[in-house]
Amino acid sequence: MITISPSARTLRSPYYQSTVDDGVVSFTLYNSMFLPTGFGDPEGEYWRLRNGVSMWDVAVQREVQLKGRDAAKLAQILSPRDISKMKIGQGKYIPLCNHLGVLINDPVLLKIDEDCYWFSIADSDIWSWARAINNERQLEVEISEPQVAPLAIQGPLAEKLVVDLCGDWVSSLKYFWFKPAEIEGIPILVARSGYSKQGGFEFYLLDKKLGSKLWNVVKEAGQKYDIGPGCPNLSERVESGLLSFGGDSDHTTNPFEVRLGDYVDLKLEGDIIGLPALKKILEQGPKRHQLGAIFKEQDASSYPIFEWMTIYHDGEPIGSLTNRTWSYQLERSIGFALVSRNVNAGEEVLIETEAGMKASELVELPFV
Ligand code: THG
Repeated sequence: MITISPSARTLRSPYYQSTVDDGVVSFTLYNSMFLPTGFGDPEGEYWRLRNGVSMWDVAVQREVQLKGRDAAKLAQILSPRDISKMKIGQGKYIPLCNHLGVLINDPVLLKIDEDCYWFSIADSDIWSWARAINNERQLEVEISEPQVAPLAIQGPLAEKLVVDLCGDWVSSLKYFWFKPAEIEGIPILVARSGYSKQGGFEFYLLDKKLGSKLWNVVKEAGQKYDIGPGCPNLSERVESGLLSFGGDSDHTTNPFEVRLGDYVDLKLEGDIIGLPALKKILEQGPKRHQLGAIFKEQDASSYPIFEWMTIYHDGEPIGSLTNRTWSYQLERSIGFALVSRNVNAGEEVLIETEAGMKASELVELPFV
């Protein structure tokens, strides 16, 4: 059997043992940590997320903490989205860009205190980036990783379960907002957020030793809603049009190309990395846009891909398919197409797959 060798570089989540006990069958690596990708019943996991409630080990959404007098200033320098009006207890989905306007992460930002922010990051090293910029700008911010591990509770029944666990007050939490709470002595932050469009919450566990305990408490309370283990669900997130940074983007992708233009505040002034480049990109017109691709053949492969697949239109390469999955809604194989602006929804293309050229139709995202 081929396995991944143990190493202190390869982190296990505080929920790792619980996911193993509950039948995890596969992992991916994300932020150098194991992320469950399946529990052996892909279709069941999909429908549980769509119709019920599922619990996910998303400790890989690690936190970059900015703390100190200049924390707010540094956070704003790092993102072209206006964060100046954020309140303590508020979160926001924000792009981070480099000096060329290239997307380098798309975290959820949490304002913990006036002088403390967390970037709940996607899969790239933002600690090094934030430390470099902090030093270059001679700011007073300490950058660290707090001992935090998110657990997501997602699906239409998530709210009922989280009310049972925390109380009625969670129903008035607005999207991305969070509050501290305690469940059976376990300290957490409760946020209304999560990487699906089915609604739900994330518990940010504040004591990593209590991972199994939190997992079990949620699992027990969730029995009456038939909760089960799940994970960020490829089919659901592609149907819903959620971006996977690093999968659907590369070292040249800017926010406008991947539908994050609404999260760039062009009116911002001052020192903001990437904003001058982003303005120039907009003036010149972004070259690519992100659409959906639906394979025409009912039996085209829906197996996930290791590499982007070239897309052709009128015999010319016009972009790439960046992911692929089965859509239980459309009953077709689907994926995201990052393609030239000259080609639009409604047009037919050919995708170079492992089984040869396959016809697909381009559509607007989200699929569903
Ligand atoms: N939760 C937390 N941290 C995260 C993720 C998360 N870090 C990594 C990764 N996910 C970051 N990426 C996303 C992508 C999309 C969303 C959240 C994080 C998301 N988007 C909604 C949408 O696109 O419709 C809402 C955006 C909005 O309205 O502002 O939720 O999931 N803690």
